[in-house]
Amino acid sequence: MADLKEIRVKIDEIDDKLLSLLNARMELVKEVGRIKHASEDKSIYRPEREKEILSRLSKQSLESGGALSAEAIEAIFLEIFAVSRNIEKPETVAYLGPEGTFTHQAAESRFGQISEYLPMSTIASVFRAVESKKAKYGVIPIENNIEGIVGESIDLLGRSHLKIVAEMSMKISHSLATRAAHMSHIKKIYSKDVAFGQCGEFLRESGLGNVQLIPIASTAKAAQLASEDETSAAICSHIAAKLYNLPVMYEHIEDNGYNETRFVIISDFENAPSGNDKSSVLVRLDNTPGALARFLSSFEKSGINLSKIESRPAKDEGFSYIFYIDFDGHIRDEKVKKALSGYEDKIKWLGSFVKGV
Ligand code: PRE
Repeated sequence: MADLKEIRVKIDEIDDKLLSLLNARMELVKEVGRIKHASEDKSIYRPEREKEILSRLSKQSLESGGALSAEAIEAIFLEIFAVSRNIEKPETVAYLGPEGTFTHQAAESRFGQISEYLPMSTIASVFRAVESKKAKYGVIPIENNIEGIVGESIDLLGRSHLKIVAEMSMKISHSLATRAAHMSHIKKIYSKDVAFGQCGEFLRESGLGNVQLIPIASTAKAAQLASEDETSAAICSHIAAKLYNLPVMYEHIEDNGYNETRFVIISDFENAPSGNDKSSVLVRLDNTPGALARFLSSFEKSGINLSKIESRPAKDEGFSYIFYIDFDGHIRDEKVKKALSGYEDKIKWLGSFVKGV
């Protein structure tokens, strides 16, 4: 059997090759950047192209029996894309802060370590940062599988000219992070109120049922407080723990394994159709019997799958409603145009984007 030293020599050789391949890739990316700057559509972020690369590589790895899973390929290549985009043009990303929130984690998972991040205190200020061009992209939560739709995000999309350019889902997972060497040294735990509720079973089963629980405004603040005292811990995201150099003792401590949030990325450009798109619209229908049924049946007739429909109060005239609708297809697809024909003046298009990138 080869000894450790020999294996490491081989790993070094492979790393050298990887580095020179990555540098060669970045030279091509610079060229792509130059072409984009000279063209009319200057948008750097092309989610449909990234999705195409990820799908191709995952399929290739699976077929060749490679050790890398689709998730591992995604983690590595999303970081490569983020570096590429920064070489084409450094990106500033506004997100619903503060630092260390799950929205921050979602933003970093898409835009990598080297983008510039602007934590904003409200969803409205994320929109303002992108509208005023302080940031190219904004990352906001839109829906949680337990809490439902984030009404503020939908309402602001309805009023803004910004478009949804990508979506992503992230499992909301809590960690127990502490500087204590043993669980028995933990005397208090900081976190957000809701997080204590979501991790109740873990706390009871790991003997922390009687420890003092201190509710704090954000899990990032909880991580900061826990980092200052060895007898305390925080229930927080792993990004918050990383931010305050707080060691993670246990990961995935939430009781319900299905706490997932869907985030959207907003920006000032429109995606071209990719063949695998989804669109979001707001529609205000006449207050007459059957108006919604007629609208929905035109999707059925065009063979378009609806993935979501939610009503939102219109907020301007008594109790009238606006519907938020997600469906398969791009706004420029003929099929979609046909389904929406006659409704053009009742619709606000919020964006078309590659499904689940
Ligand atoms: C690249 C980078 C950013 C885009 O989001 C998509 C792909 C890549 O690294 O492959 C290159 C690129 O800019 C492009 O193909 O348009």
